[in-house]
Amino acid sequence: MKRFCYSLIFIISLVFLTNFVLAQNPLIYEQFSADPTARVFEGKIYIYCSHDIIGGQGRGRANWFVMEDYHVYSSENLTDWTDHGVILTQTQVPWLGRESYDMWAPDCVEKNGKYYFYFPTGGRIGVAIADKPYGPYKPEPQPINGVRGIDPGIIIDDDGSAYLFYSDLMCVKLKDNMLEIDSQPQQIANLPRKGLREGPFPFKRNGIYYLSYPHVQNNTERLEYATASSPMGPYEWKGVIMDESSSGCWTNHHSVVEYKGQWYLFYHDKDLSPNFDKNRSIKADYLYFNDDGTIQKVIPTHRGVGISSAQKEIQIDRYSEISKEGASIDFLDPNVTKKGWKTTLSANDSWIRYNKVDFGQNQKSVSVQALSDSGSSIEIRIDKIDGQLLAKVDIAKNSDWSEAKASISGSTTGIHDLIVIHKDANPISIDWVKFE
Ligand code: FUB
Repeated sequence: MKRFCYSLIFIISLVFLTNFVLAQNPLIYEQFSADPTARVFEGKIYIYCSHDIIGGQGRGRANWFVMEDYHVYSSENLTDWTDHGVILTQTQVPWLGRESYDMWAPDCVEKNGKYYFYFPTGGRIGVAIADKPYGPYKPEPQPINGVRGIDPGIIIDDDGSAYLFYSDLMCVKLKDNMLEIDSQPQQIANLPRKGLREGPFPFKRNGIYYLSYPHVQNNTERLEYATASSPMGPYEWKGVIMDESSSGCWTNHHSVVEYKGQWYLFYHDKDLSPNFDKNRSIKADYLYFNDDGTIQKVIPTHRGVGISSAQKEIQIDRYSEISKEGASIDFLDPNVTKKGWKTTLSANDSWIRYNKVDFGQNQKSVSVQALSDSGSSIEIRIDKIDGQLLAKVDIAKNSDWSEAKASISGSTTGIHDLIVIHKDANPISIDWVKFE
């Protein structure tokens, strides 16, 4: 019967499986998402994350972290993400025995063709197992004995030994079955204690063991890392990967992953919930190593990672660069933040740059979803402010959003930065730009 229930939930999830195109930060708009652990399985990148909901009225504690289930997302290009739906809910966990609404930061690793999904809830860490990265996952009857804490992060070493990190840099070796501990949990030494609570993420590169973790040095969590020559240390503090967020989001849970030769940092912030930092959204940015193995600091961007197709709606408000004067970004609808943002250009020659757009073969026309009370005009160029002019688009006077279209002059193929420049004194708001 239980088996039937897991299959039913999985099939229902598949029905809701959605494909949406978001090349930018945050990665997911449809719902809140947090605590991303990115893993590469079967040639794709998968994100196992937690799912913030608004609490209160019988669903967890009001004004706090409230999470009842997990989704998994996958992508082959870091631009088009598929939501595989719910892979585990709190009511499926046999040992939980209550609705705790604390399904916090998870992780997932593969061993011998099985996928082990580690999740914290009720102060314990459970494991659910599947044959595929996207499930269906079946939770084990009991949590991991001897472990109490949150935020599992697992590393499987080259010799097959697995280590579970959790909470405030606790670490324990796992048995071959990935379900039981094979040593006494111990706290990693020589690293900060004060301001340390959660979210350790272990990984290995070029024979160096990295342990990255959130740490409150001043007001909110920043991401730091340490390195060692063996998985359980001793670790040496190395530096900061990401500073405290300027948004004031207290948590920042992260993971580091290499995909197709490029390293990425996945993390979260409160982009879709500016006034409440317990409704978070996952993000990704490029991460670079120096020759000596140290990590360059990652500056969070709106643009994020991946290449955008010219033929899909390009959300230029997720820009890579913006003019200092006369350009601003606001929600399209502050009451429905998941609708996203708009760019307003209000000064002559103000501009916005959106990098890595794939123009494919020649595009014939450009459409701009815009709004201008008094009518306005923009130029569409590539690569530089004074780069090749593709089109001049006149936006008719309109108090509502409308689509303006113009022909492309000249030819453009391949990947370029898109530049939109305001060529008028009358303000204009832009939702998206698309080529045909
Ligand atoms: O998402 C709930 C908790 O907040 C996570 O477990 C922590 O890492 C922090 O992001």
